[in-house]
Amino acid sequence: LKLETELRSALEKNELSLAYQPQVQVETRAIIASEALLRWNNENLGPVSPGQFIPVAERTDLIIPIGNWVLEEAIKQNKKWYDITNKKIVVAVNLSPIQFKRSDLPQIIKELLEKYQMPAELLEIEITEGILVENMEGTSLQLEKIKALGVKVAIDDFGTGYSSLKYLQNFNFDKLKIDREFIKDYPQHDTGSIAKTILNLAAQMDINVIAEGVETQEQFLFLKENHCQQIQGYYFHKPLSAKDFEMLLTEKI
Ligand code: G
Ligand code: G
Ligand code: MN
Ligand code: NA
Repeated sequence: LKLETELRSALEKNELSLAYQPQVQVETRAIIASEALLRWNNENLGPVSPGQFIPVAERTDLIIPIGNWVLEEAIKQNKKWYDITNKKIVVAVNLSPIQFKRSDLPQIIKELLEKYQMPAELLEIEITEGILVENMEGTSLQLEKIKALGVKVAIDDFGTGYSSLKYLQNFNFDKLKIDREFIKDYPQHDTGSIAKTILNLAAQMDINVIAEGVETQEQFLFLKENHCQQIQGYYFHKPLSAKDFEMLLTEKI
């Protein structure tokens, strides 16, 4: 209850921020994107993790104003980086299923892209498998509207849901994110067989794959050998403040 009360005023008190975790191209090791990760630092509670407050936000519909703030902040920030670097770095934004289902979402995204003059191709949304099972038809229409803007769509936490693989055929996704679950125990307690299976499946369907939670060189080399295109993980970079991410993008060595 305390959490809910504090969360209600988090936006006006400017307590929310975004961290940006770099996504790296395996072949070149170049940064090609970032995932925007929401952070909340409350004056009374201290830092609260999204794992704790997102479920509260979803239960109370606070997820809508918070989600809209995340979209606006990420779009504004990424446009700034595009202007500074002149490089096409994508920003990926996590969408709650509640946010995704709202009929005004495509219009909201469209208006934000126009407001900041951010190229649509530099925005990617991350949705989870759960969205795809609940309401195939509604989801399909919503995805078409968002893709029609030119925005990219990635499936987050791939392999951890319980949905049918049929949706991979029905929807035209730009990217699959292999969940950290299938990376973290390699090679000590995991032969990597699920990660390999996902990579083969995606290759057959011509979908790009990013592996999350890559922490070691062994994991990196394993994924490279199995033709994983992109990596996100502590092995390369932890989530960074906007300032630190900008320094990384602009540093000249
Ligand atoms: O950054 P961290 O590992 O603490 O994130 C934990 C979880 O919170 C992840 O599953 C991530 O998808 C989710 N998350 C982070 N930022 C956002 C956000 O802006 N919106 C939503 N809906 N989820 C987020
Ligand atoms: O569910 P989602 O993919 O949105 O969550 C991303 C979360 O994973 C972020 O909170 C981020 O902090 C975390 N993460 C990213 N890379 C690593 C990693 O290499 N190791 C660990 N333990 N967590 C990671
Ligand atoms: Mn994510
Ligand atoms: Na994930």
